[in-house]
Amino acid sequence: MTHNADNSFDSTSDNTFHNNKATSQSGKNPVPPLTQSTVCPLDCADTCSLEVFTEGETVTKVRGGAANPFTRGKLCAKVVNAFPAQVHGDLRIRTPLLRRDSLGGRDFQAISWEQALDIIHERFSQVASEWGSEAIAPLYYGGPMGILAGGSMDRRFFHKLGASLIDASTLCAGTSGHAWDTVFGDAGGIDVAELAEARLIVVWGNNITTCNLHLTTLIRDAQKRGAKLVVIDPKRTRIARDADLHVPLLPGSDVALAYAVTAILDASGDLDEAFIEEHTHGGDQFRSAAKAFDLEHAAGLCGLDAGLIEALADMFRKHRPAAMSIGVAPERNRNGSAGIRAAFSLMAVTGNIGPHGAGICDVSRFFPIDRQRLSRPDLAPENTRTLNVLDIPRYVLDPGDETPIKALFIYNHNPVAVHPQQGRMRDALLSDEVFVVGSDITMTDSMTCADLVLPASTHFEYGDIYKAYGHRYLQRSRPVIPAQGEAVSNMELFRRLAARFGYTEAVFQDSDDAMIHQAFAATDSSIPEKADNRALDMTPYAKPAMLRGGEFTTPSGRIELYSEAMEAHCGQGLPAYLDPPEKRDFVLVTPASELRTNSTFGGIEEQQRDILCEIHSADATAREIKDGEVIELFNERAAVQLTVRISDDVRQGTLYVPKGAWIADSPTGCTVNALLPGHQESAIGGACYYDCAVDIRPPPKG
Ligand SMILES: Nc1nc2c(c(=O)[nH]1)N[C@H]1C(S)=C(S)[C@@H](COP(=O)(O)OP(=O)(O)OC[C@H]3O[C@@H](n4cnc5c(=O)[nH]c(N)nc54)[C@H](O)[C@@H]3O)O[C@H]1N2
Ligand SMILES: Nc1nc2c(c(=O)[nH]1)N[C@H]1C(S)=C(S)[C@@H](COP(=O)(O)OP(=O)(O)OC[C@H]3O[C@@H](n4cnc5c(=O)[nH]c(N)nc54)[C@H](O)[C@@H]3O)O[C@H]1N2
Ligand code: SF4
Ligand SMILES: [Mo]
Repeated sequence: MTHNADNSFDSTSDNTFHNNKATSQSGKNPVPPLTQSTVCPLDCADTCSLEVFTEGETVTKVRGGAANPFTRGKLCAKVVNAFPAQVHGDLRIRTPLLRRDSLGGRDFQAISWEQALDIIHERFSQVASEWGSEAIAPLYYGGPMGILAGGSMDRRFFHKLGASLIDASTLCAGTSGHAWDTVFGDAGGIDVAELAEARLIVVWGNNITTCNLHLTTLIRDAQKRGAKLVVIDPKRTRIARDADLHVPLLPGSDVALAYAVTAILDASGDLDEAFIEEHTHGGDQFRSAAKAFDLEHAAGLCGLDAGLIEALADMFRKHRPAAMSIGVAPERNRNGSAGIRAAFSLMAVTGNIGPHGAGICDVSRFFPIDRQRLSRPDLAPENTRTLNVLDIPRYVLDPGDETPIKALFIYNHNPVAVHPQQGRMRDALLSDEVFVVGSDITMTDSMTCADLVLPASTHFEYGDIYKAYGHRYLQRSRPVIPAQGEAVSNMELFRRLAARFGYTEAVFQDSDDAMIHQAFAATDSSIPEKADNRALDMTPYAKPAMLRGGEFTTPSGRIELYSEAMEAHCGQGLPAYLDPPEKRDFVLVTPASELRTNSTFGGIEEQQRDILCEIHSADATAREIKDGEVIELFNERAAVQLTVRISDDVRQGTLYVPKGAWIADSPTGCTVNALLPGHQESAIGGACYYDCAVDIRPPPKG
């Protein structure tokens, strides 16, 4: 690890940190250790309550907090080491930094906040006057999950500025969300806790033990009480090992599988005719489309033994109610929307929606957050354009006749590490044509590409309020240590910028506390107090679930197995199966790592142990590859070298590398994201991370 070797900002960061430590360690000013409670801000379904041990300004330890009955004092292993390292490590950004010289260099000089704000004001104003304000764009995604830090004052600022709007949902969950809206409208699903009442639990493309840790116990307890568990996943994950049935389909073939099961159940008279009649739209069309996926054909498309598909149908036939936890993995290919719609539709045609213990997990209806009030879209000029975040490199590198992007502001995001087509993103950020501002906690791959870097606070340094996407509890957090160095929260950053840009509206002076209240004022303004330092069960505020009082807001007012809107939008009134657009020997899948959250905790040495490529033993033997050897994965976009781990948990013909490595930790000068294709799925233009065809070869000698 040589991250700090040539970092000119290091002296500043080290001084501040060691001074603090010296004070507490020398005993001159002994500061008693303190335990305080807060919330994990990472992009993770579980949103755990944390207990944080601090000495003076230093976070010394974190452990699970008791506040939340769902997370029950347990947390994942990765944060225990990584949080203290993230807050106090060498890569922490502590002052504004201006790039001094050449492209991609790490040579930055510390500047004052005042200088930084002046530079941004000057450069953004220049761009706006020459190209129009839409030539400026924010570049954000899911860094902190706090409701304020995730999107409040920042959005107000960019709206007022008239910057291009971005749709970043294409990076994650947007395709699934769109599929949900298509089939169910905004009717809500079931709370995850209800999996405990199901007789059949279907885990579909969701790595429970890595990504939804606290569901594991709940599922295992249900199994002990006799529930059956089915896991539909190309990889034998840990939860798949415990399953009654594991269906290791080819990535991207979910739509064929769901249709095939529908066809089998239809043929044996086991669909829920009354439910289809009463609650669905397009039942006949869906069923006749399913007939095209006869067993042999579907088995071929899914790369499965026909017997496994029959066994899956049998599970639906014999065990009710069935409940499903579906991950985002099935959306990450050209059939993303179709696969998810088909999986939802299978739950409908088998009547597994409505009864207790039946349904699809989704807790979004539990959190009545007033996003409009927080982000104030009304401040934006009318008809401001919206760009798919995946297209940003194109707007920089080859905009054609459209308004180019000439200034970018990266925050809550590490685009270089997480976007497909990494090479294009890097070229765009390093282009002389664009002025790049970045704000982050840590000197990431993306920050090293920025012209101006701003120091962001960690969640230990500011207060926020957290919903979850894996349970129904809300919790407010308070800062547990002061801001490190000159770091500021996103809220404070954009308040300062708004002031520098001369925005005088009262909304730009709102305090964090005021915004937290605004988020819930329309429902119950006492919610933030009730959730202060404890987890508030949001059941009393939840909208009713579908078929439990919740209406289907689809055009037909029913569950849409056929969608006229999708037919008009992309010719997929029914979910359609498309073949992979590229073919090579292997499909590369790059799912969640147990050591990082996306690319957060990249750059911390202990969190990089899993940057390996898993291959099936038959594939390894055929190519005379041994465990521990280095191989090169390549396609027309890039070549990446990785150490091999032979594992029969992955299917033949697939390779697995966990996501979130940094270029800084990669000997080949790029990560697997450089191999990922740029095509987008058809419903919303979502990223097709797992449609990645690669070949392998020995690394070049020398
Ligand atoms: N430790 C840790 N936890 C995380 C994250 C992290 O980076 N690290 N990331 C967080 C984020 S942002 C998200 S969105 C979630 C993601 O968590 P999940 O929704 O669980 O998604 P993935 O990790 O992408 O993949 C889950 C499983 O889907 C399988 N899979 C791949 N392709 C397909 C397919 O086409 N069909 C089917 N049926 N299965 C497929 C993979 O083999 C994998 O086991 O996790 C969150 N939690
Ligand atoms: N190969 C591959 N790539 C993928 C995926 C995949 O499955 N395979 N999955 C994707 C998924 S699921 C997702 S969600 C995206 C995630 O993509 P990102 O949301 O970009 O996730 P991170 O890489 O964790 O980067 C978040 C950054 O925000 C910073 N940050 C945290 N808090 C703050 C704050 O308060 N202020 C500021 N200014 N910065 C902050 C963190 O330090 C971190 O650098 O990646 C996608 N990329
Ligand atoms: S990453 Fe997830 S499991 Fe780990 S502490 Fe945070 S919320 Fe909990
Ligand atoms: Mo995600």
